[in-house]
Amino acid sequence: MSTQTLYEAPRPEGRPGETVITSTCGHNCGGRCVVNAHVVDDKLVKISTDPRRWTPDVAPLPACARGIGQIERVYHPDRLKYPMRRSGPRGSGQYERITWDEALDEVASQLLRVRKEYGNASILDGSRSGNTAMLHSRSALKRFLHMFGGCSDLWSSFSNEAEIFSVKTVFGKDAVCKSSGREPTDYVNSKLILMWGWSPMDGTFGTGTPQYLRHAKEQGVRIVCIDPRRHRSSKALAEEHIYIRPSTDAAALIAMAYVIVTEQLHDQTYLDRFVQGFDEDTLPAGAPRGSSYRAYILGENDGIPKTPEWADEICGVPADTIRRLAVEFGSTKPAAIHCGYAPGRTLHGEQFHRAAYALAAITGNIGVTGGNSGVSNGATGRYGVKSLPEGKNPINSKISSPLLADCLEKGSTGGYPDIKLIYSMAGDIFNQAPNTSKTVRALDNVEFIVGQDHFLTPTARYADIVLPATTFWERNDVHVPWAGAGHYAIFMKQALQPMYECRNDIDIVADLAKRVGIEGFNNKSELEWLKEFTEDRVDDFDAFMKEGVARFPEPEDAVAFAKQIRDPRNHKFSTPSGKIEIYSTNLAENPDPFGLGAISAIPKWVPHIETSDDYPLSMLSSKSRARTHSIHGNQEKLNRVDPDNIWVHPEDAAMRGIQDGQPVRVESAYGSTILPVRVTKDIARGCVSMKEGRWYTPDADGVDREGCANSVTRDFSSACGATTYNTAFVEVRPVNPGPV
Ligand SMILES: Nc1nc2c(c(=O)[nH]1)N[C@H]1C(S)=C(S)[C@@H](COP(=O)(O)OP(=O)(O)OC[C@H]3O[C@@H](n4cnc5c(=O)[nH]c(N)nc54)[C@H](O)[C@@H]3O)O[C@H]1N2
Ligand SMILES: Nc1nc2c(c(=O)[nH]1)N[C@H]1C(S)=C(S)[C@@H](COP(=O)(O)OP(=O)(O)OC[C@H]3O[C@@H](n4cnc5c(=O)[nH]c(N)nc54)[C@H](O)[C@@H]3O)O[C@H]1N2
Ligand SMILES: [Mo]
Repeated sequence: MSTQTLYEAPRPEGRPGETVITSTCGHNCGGRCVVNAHVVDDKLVKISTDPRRWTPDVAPLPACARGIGQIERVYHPDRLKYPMRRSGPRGSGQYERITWDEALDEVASQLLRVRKEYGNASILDGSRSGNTAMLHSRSALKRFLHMFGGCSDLWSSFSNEAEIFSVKTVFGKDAVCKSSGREPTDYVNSKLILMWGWSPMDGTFGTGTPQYLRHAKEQGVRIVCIDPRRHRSSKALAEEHIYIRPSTDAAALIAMAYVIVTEQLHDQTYLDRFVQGFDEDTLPAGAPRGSSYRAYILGENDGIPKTPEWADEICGVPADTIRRLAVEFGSTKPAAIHCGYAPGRTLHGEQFHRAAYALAAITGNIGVTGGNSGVSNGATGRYGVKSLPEGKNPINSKISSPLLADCLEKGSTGGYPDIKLIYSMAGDIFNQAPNTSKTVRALDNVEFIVGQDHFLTPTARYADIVLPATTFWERNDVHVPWAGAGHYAIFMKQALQPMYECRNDIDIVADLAKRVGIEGFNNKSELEWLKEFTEDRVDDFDAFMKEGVARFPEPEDAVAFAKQIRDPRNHKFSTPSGKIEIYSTNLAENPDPFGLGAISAIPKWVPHIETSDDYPLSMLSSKSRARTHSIHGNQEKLNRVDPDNIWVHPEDAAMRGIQDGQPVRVESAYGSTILPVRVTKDIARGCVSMKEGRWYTPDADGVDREGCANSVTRDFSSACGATTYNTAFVEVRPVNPGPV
């Protein structure tokens, strides 16, 4: 094991005349792979990746189809090439070319006007996760808006807010998702792995994660998947697949805890030492009698023991299966539960994650080799690599992200700020937030929209001024992974000169800063910033730039919270009690921390499944291998890698007269969309599944024609601010060929 930073150059030789330059996709995809540009005369002629072979000791960083597909993206004919002003109705896509000076003067004067007329809270930061690298990211816009006097924020993550909240609640305020899981090198030390709503072979979750899982399987680790879909990871890795209805997982986990406790399979010594609130005698002083998790699962107060039969009714998982899985999980040591984020993107998503961590705690699997907390990220975090400082928002105007559409529709009459200006940069919020058609209908209330992107996306298409940004190939940056074999950074070396009239996001915003009278927005060069961001880890910046990958020393422990378990006297959890909090001290004191609804002090099942005769099917949306969210959605070639369709069980299809491959209309109480159907037993009965990120393409009647998942999802927030995409109820009907 090396104790110093090593530099690697993972690229093949180029052909004569080719320069080969290492970079990585800047997008928010969960992987961080090597993508090499082969360049001839400022033209990208080929993309290659890390040529090394995987062994348990060498972790190469191979790219997927999206990385290789970057060549189709960068030379796509629809790239935004110069600034434009809207010349037709919003959404029509009609624009005229203008100069940079004209465009920036207009944006600056609108920012000043709106600030003066309505105040800073009327300006919405519409930046998101299009590029998450250390320098060229949404941070540039945030820094600018903060220096401009502030803005309204969509504060919660679209993605894993339920996990973020649960990690802090259960493991403490210092715990962060990125370092609360374990290194993939530890997978092989488990005897049993439960992959719960987690498919890293579809939704990349750490470069190399599938290779380590495969290795674990080959070494005899038993893998079970719990998911409404039989996905690629399940087919490749799992010995057993358990189908479950979306948005009901907390019930299954609670019933597993019931079985483990009634069968005496729990680890009482571990619970006594490390856990608050499993038993009555570890409740904090002042907690009401009967408020422990044990009392809840046994039904001591509500008279409802949380038996497998009870959960079966809710989740559609046979009681015998729940019982068998619980006994297996409780009696196999060490065993690891790995959660994806999707089951937390539900109406009470925080209860899912907390129930999973509780199960890991009850069985003594947190902080031990081969066990896991329930979090699927790595154990190392960002390894001390810093990013562009955003400063503080001087005003406090926060909107839970899934409520974007409601905020735009209702404004102050709904208790929200009245948004008058949206600055969209490196985000596709109209497409990626729930209830897209409601968002788009509400835009009349917004006086000015900026769209800074590479394409006329479903969001940029509504902008009044469009600004063309460079891609990551056209600038220098640094990036780190958020999961997987985690201890490295990649230098994203500039491969191409800026194309057309495109400019770097930070330079665009710096010019706006000058125009509105902000001083000191950016006083460093690209390389000065990058050197500063990496100085704590990279001891030879020139070697890092030249070679491309910096490997940092392995973490002391491959599993998060190992110190707290090994040496509890000197290492406490950062919760109020210093323990793992199944019973949350903070929630007991303040059950509604965000004003979005109460959250119980212990994980509970909160009934919310409301299938009706009109919308009887539970829908989920998952990641596409052909896209990073909506990115790549316009690439015809890449899209063939993972075609878009809605999965329907054969019995549900037969009842509706639906044939495999035909177009169907998906309807919910919030909107509808049309896309082809895939009739398959790989989806649970009563459930359907489509992939998020298709570009919203409404026809004259407002019906989306391309399968955008958010044309049917509901703009509703969980009590912790999480999105609820996977609590969705729809009906699916055949569409006759021909006009509809
Ligand atoms: N190819 C690709 N990879 C990506 C991304 C991408 O856009 N494209 N995005 C990255 C990002 S930002 C993120 S946040 C991660 C996302 O990571 P996840 O949220 O973990 O990924 P999803 O694909 O949404 O869902 C994972 C699995 O959960 C299942 N699922 C959905 N709802 C439920 C439920 O209620 N219960 C259970 N048990 N299972 C459920 C789905 O069927 C799917 O198989 O992926 C990252 N990786
Ligand atoms: N129904 C449903 N909706 C979902 C999800 C789901 O599971 N189901 N998942 C959610 C998740 S996990 C996430 S993380 C969010 C993601 O939500 P977003 O971050 O809004 O989505 P992206 O599609 O990644 O949008 C990024 C945009 O940035 C642009 N871009 C990329 N690089 C740059 C750059 O360098 N400069 C500029 N100016 N623009 C750039 C891209 O072209 C793209 O238009 O979506 C969420 N939406
Ligand atoms: Mo995400």
